[in-house]
Amino acid sequence: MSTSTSPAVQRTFDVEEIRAQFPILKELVHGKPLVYFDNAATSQKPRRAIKAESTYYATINANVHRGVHTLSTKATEAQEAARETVRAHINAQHAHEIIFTCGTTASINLAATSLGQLLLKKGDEVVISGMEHHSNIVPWQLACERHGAVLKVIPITDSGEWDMSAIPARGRNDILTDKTRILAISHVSNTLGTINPAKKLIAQAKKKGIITVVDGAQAAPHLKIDVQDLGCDLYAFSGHKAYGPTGTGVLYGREELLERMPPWQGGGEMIDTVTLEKSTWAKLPFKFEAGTPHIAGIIGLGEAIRWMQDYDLDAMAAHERTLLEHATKELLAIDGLRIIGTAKEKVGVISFVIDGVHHYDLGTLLDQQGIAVRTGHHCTQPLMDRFGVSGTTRASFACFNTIAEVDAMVAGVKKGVKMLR
Ligand code: 7TS
Repeated sequence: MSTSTSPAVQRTFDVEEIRAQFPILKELVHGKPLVYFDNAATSQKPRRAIKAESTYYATINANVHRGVHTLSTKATEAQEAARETVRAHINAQHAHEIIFTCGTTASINLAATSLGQLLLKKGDEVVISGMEHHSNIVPWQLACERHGAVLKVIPITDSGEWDMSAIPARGRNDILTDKTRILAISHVSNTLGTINPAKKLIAQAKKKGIITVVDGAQAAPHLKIDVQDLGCDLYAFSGHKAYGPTGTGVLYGREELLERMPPWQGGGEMIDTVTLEKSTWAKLPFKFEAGTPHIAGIIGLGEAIRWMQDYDLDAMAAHERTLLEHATKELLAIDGLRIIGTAKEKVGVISFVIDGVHHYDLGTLLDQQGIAVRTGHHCTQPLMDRFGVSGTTRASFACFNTIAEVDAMVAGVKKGVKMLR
C-alpha cells in the first residue's frame, strides 16, 4: 500500500487516461453509457482508492491504536499515514489538527455542538449565509436554540453571491456585530457552484475576534485548499465527494482552538483516564474521535488524495472550467432555460430551470438516456426560496467528465423539453 505524500512527477492531464481509472464509467445505464453528472452528491472513485480499502480488509484488518499485535500496528500506521496525507493536502500545520469524521455533516455537528458549549451565551450571534446546505444551517439552529443565541444570515445577490454590501469591512454592519461569536460559511455552493470570497470575509471576522468555520464540502474536490492561507479556525469536508469512500470526512481545526473545545461524543479512545466519577480527555486528535473509526474508509481517502496529488490540480480545475463554460453556452441557447447561479467564480456546477418543464420529469428522462443529474432543492431550501423556485436540475462535473458527455446532456435536455412542454 503506497503511503508517499507527494509525487515526484505530476502526470499530465489526459481525460481518457483518467477515465480508464474509474471502473464505474464502463457501466451501462438503461443500455446507454453512463454519463455521471452528480459529483456534488458523491464523486466516483478511482481504482486505487477502491483497492486501498479492500487491501486493508484483505491484509491488515485490525482495530487501530489498541493492540500491540502486528496487524493493529500496520492498520494504525496506514490510518495515520492518511492523516498526514490530508494534513499536507490542505496545508494544516500539524497532523493532530486533522479529525476524521463520517462526513461534512458530522464535522459541522461536532463544530456546532462543541463551539456552542465553549462560546455561546444568551443574546450572542452566529452568522451563516443564505446559500448554505442544510448541514451548515440546522446544526447552528440547534446550537442557537440550546444556548439562547440568534442566527443571522448574509443575503444572496441575484447572481448567487454573498451580498458584500451587507457586510462592509468598514462602517455600520448589522450582520457581523459585536455580539457575533461564530461565522459559518460555505467555501463553494453545492447548488450554485459559486466560489465564495471566504478568505476576505474570514479576515474581516478575525479582526472582530469571531471564530470562523468553513464548509468545504464542494471546494475540496475542485480547489487547492490551504487552511493557513484562508485563515479559518475550522474547515470541514467529505471524503466521498473528493474521490474517496463514503462514510469519511474531515474536520480541520486550529490546534489552540481544538485544545479549548470540549469533546463532542464520549466513548473509547477519546479519554485519558476514566473513573466512575470523572473522565479526562485524550490528546488531539483523539479527543474528538470516540469509538472505532472507519479505518478502511480513511485509508481509502488517503489513497484518493494521493491519487489526486499525482495530477496537476490546476489542470484538473481548468478542464472542469472548460466543461462548465461549454455547458453554460449550450444550455443557455435552449428557449426558456434559466441558470440559477451566474457568479463569475464558479466550480463545475450548473443548476437550471426551464419554463413549463418540471425538474423531476427532466431528471427522469435524462436517466433513461444514461445521464445522472440531481433534481430538487439540493438540501438548500432557503436558497430555493430566495430564487423563487421549488427545485432545479443540477449537473455537477468531475475531472473525468468530457465535452462529449456535456453534448449528450444538452441533447437530452432538448429532447426532454420537446416531450414535456
Ligand atoms: N455541505 C455542502 C456544501 C454539501 O454540498 C453537502 C452535501 C454537505 C455539506 C453534506 O455532506 P455529507 O457528506 O455530510 O452528506 N451535498 C450534497 C449535494 O449537493 N447533493 O447531495 C449531497
